[in-house]
Amino acid sequence: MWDLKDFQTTPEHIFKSRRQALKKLAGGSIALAGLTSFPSSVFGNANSFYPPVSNTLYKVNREITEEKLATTYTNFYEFGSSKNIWRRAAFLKTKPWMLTIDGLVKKPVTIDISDLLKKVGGIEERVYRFRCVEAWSMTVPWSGFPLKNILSFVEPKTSAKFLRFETFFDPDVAPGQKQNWYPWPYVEGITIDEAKNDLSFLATGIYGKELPNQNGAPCRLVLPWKYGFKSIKSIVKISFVDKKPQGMWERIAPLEYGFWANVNPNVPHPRWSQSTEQQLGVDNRVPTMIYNGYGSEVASMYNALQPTLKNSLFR
Ligand SMILES: Nc1nc2c(c(=O)[nH]1)N[C@H]1C(S)=C(S)[C@@H](COP(=O)(O)O)O[C@H]1N2
Ligand SMILES: [Mo]
Repeated sequence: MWDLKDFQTTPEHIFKSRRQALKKLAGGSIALAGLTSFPSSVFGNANSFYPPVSNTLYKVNREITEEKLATTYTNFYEFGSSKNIWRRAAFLKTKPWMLTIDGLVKKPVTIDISDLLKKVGGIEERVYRFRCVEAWSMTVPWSGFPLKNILSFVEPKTSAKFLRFETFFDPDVAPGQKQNWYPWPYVEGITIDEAKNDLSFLATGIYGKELPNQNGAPCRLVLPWKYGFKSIKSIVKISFVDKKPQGMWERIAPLEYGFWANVNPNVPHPRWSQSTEQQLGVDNRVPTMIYNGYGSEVASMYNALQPTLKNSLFR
């Protein structure tokens, strides 16, 4: 499944050597003023986990999307409905940032993200494909930790069947939240089996650095086999619940944004065909893969679903 002959070979060695060069830089204190792109840890944050070590199990035969594209073409409706909200998102204060994990767990907790990173044993880097239902896609190196590490930390009760995620609510900082036809805050949900899947990732960084606000700082979900709207940004709360949570988009348009939302080239969205995709910064469209190419890791979770559910993304 990783072997997609039609795509250009991975420039991963290039990416890696850049990473290594950055690591060396991070160790010294020589003049760095001329550089525009290097880990924030260079600035002397002793608690920083950056740059992260790459987990080579998760790599992709696709070119890494240019950092500038992935960090300036973003969907973050709290800051407006255009793709160009990155300057506005900069006003969000992400330090300190408390995350509450509650509901059907033995050890509920409210914890600062940096303390959480220590508890879950730091971060790693993974390259994933990422596919929006609008039919654009990117390939980016996320850093963070497997979502399942949270489960061992809070110990879900057997009655916990789903996870419900919630984004911050602060209309003074996020003008999109003044638009009251959206049922803010942004909410998303997954099953507990999906949360235990190896691919489910809580990202705190991208391109070897802490997430810029527009990509969901300080911590966001990344589910590479699902459409991008499931990968909720700037999370303040994770609740373990017994009923299927309803996402914000599902609440507004249930026929367009269903609970499962697994990438499927054969099921068109009412407004966008899903058969091909436009990679950011790449000229030619490419065919979209079932489960975004992650079927061998995730398909077994959906075998028991009714065929209609299994084949439909939007219910
Ligand atoms: N809180 C919040 N999370 C969100 C969104 C949003 O508007 N608000 N947009 C979603 C959509 S539609 C996509 S495609 C991805 C985009 O992630 P990116 O901007 O980092 O590429 O974030 C998802 N998470
Ligand atoms: Mo999206």
